[in-house]
Amino acid sequence: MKKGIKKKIFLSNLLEQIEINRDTVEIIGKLDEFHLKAKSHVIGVTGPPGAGKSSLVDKLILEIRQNKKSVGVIAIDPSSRKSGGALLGDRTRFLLDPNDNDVFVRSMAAKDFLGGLSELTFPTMTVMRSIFDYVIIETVGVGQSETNVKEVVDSVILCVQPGSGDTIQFMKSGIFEIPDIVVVTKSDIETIANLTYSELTNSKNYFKAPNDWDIEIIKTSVVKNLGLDLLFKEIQRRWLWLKKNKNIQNQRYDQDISWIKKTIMREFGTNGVKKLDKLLSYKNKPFSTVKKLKKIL
Ligand SMILES: Nc1nc2c(ncn2[C@@H]2O[C@H](COP(=O)(O)OP(=O)(O)OP(=O)(O)O)[C@@H](O)[C@H]2O)c(=O)[nH]1
Ligand SMILES: [Mg+2]
Repeated sequence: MKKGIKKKIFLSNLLEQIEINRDTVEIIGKLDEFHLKAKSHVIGVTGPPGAGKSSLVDKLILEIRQNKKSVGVIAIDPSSRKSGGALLGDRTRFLLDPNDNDVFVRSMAAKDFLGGLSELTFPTMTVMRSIFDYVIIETVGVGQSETNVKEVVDSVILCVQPGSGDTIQFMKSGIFEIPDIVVVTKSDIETIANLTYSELTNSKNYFKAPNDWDIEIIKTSVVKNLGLDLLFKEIQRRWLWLKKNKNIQNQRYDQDISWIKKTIMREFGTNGVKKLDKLLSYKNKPFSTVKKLKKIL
């Protein structure tokens, strides 16, 4: 058996173990170990249904591989949604070399946890984050999920489809507080893509990136291979920025806390979270922390 396949089977088995035995001491210990070994840049790709997210992720995977880096992908499909397009996991199998041990794709159905995310997203991301150079999480923007993806990724790419009229919708709903990079997809449809691009550029002061991060708007086309190298460069610029001034540590610390709270919320409701406010002292090891808290509550 090829080495790459072995590695993938190992990872698949591990993720399955996590799914089944996530509350056991052994798995919790392992998860906290993975958590300490974080190395990837975790990127969320979000946007309305059909905006071109999966197509963009495919191209990003190729871009990453051309740069000799490894990538793990989590594709989250809302469980309520009728399966319109093919799932990323299914499609990339045709596109990518199955013997390539540096690409790993996992699809999961979204449950009501974290609105639009699955309760396995955080643990799965944690494992992948310790293994690959990049982790990409694709989520469909249905209401809250754009906001929630921010709680598991370092950088959010928001996909906007040309001529979709989404720009105004986004402004109204406050989605512009979410992205770190904005992509106008399908820019081979030039006239309307340019229109959407200038609409977005003109409303740039609606974007609310924290600190001094400056949001770029990038036009891409997977059909004409446009803007993908630019997008990859922007992702690298973002990573340098994140590593500066401890931005990444602070962001990830907040994510851990919010994951702990949501896990407790899910099992113990608002009362649990209220009690938690007094009990929660967190430094690291989010998985053991939740286990301990569950015992006390
Ligand atoms: N012309 C053109 N079409 C594109 C481009 N990117 C994606 N599409 C098409 O847009 C449709 C949706 O693309 P997907 O990548 O599946 O979009 P998605 O956002 O992942 O969709 P969901 O996961 O179903 O929400 C498909 O028919 C694609 O072929 C592009 O750059 N140019
Ligand atoms: Mg998709």
